[in-house]
Amino acid sequence: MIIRHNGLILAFDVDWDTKRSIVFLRGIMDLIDAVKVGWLQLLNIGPNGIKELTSGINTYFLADIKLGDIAHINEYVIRRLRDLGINGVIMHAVTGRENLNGVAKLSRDLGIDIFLLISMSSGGELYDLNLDYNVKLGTELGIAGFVVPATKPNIIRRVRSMVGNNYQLLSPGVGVQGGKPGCATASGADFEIVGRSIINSESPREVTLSILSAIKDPRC
Ligand code: NUP
Repeated sequence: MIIRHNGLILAFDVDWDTKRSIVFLRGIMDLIDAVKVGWLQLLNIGPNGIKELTSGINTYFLADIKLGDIAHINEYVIRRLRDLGINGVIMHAVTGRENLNGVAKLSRDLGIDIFLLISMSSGGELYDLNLDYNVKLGTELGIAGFVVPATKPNIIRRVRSMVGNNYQLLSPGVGVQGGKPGCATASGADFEIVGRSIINSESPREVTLSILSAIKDPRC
């Protein structure tokens, strides 16, 4: 579970080295509840660099690799990510029950959270046609929560109405992709996930603060 102080997760999509990454993160760590890393780190600083990040910054690290393979590969990846200091992983729902069952159990044993991607902030029409099925699948698997798009608030509301308060809803698509800050959480998400609006800004701290005030006082 991600502990909610501010309701904001940073999508840390950068190809920076570890040192620069740590300096940047230290500048806004008090404002965000988790750091989402993924392919950019894997392909640039690699697993050792990720381990340096998770050791250097005391926060919840979410790996967004949208994992979606057969069971034994999924399980290997989860174990390895846990070794690197990762606390939660985003997985594709589309691979289905057989590929997710074992990994859901393993993740509970290892104390790593799985967040199931069940709708996408752009495209993802096959997901949206099967929303109820995938939400039910996630609740039956016993995962930590779901990824729901800030660009589709009706989907956030639908998923929240289906799962109650037992699952965390993380919502990307805020800012550059069109979602208005504050409106995903106002629709029922627990966290908004924001990347480029913060990272590419001249003053990341000020932008982050303005997103936090929108989350506290949404105008949607
Ligand atoms: O449906 C999704 N949309 C999406 O943008 C699922 C995601 N995991 N993401 C991720 O959220 C995407 O990979 C990126 O890391 C982040 C959005 O970044 P930005 O548009 O705020 O820069």
